[in-house]
Amino acid sequence: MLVVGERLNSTRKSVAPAIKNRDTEFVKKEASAQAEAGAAYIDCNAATVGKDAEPEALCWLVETVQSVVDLPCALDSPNAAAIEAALQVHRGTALINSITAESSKYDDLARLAAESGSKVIALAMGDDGIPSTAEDRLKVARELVANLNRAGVAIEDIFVDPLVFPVSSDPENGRRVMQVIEQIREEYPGVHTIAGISNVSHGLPKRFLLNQAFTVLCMGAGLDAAIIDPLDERLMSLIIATRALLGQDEFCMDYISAARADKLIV
Ligand code: THG
Repeated sequence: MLVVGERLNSTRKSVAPAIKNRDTEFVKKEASAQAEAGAAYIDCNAATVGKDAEPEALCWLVETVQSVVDLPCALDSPNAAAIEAALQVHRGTALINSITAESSKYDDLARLAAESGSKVIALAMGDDGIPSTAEDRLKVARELVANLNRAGVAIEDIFVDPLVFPVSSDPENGRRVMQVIEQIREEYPGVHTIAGISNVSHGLPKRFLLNQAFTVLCMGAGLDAAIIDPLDERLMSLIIATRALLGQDEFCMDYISAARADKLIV
């Protein structure tokens, strides 16, 4: 299970001013903590500074993160200009977060992904917005996988995101995501799936509990990457336990090592 650390997102109350004021120490601390907790990518989102200021802000964020951690970033922006600028300063193979089937933006982002050799998150939405059924999201996902692959992005570099919405606003918002994950895994064994888990608990109390339960359910459906808060130790412990139970941890070696290192929280 590949963990994308979500904490450096400008929509978070503490992060927006840190980006605006170019608070290098804040960003370094958040990046290091997420890396130490097991993140494989650090998500970087500077979108709240506004479209014109975003390219420079995202570059600063990526450079500050990579000055302290030896990890690639997930470049979290719908703005092709910001992604293009950030790719220039990013070291290693970036994860572009994200591309959609919206015709106004698809071509620029697909070209950037193919030219830079980046990995890319494909959101299951297009010109008609976000489809309300799993079947319609799958249609968009299939179209994106085919087009990205034709544009030169390898199948293994594509992460389909079924789009997670709060279960508080529609009781089907959890199951719909699991259905898309299961179907993508069946149809495209090489394509990865990824989800912004924390969206599911928005507006509800004890969000960590819902995020934990949803992560386990999605892993059972076949999810192999997640945008989460890696500083939630119980969630990270559950991921290690779930990998063992799903047969993804031979002889439970990782589980046992984590227990010995006293990293498993019950
Ligand atoms: N898919 C993809 N990328 C994504 C998402 C997704 N990026 C953004 C988001 N969704 C994932 N990241 C977060 C980051 C923070 C929160 C949720 C998801 C979060 N924030 C608190 C809130 O909104 O209440 C704010 C807390 C604070 O202010 O500190 O929960 O789905 N590809």
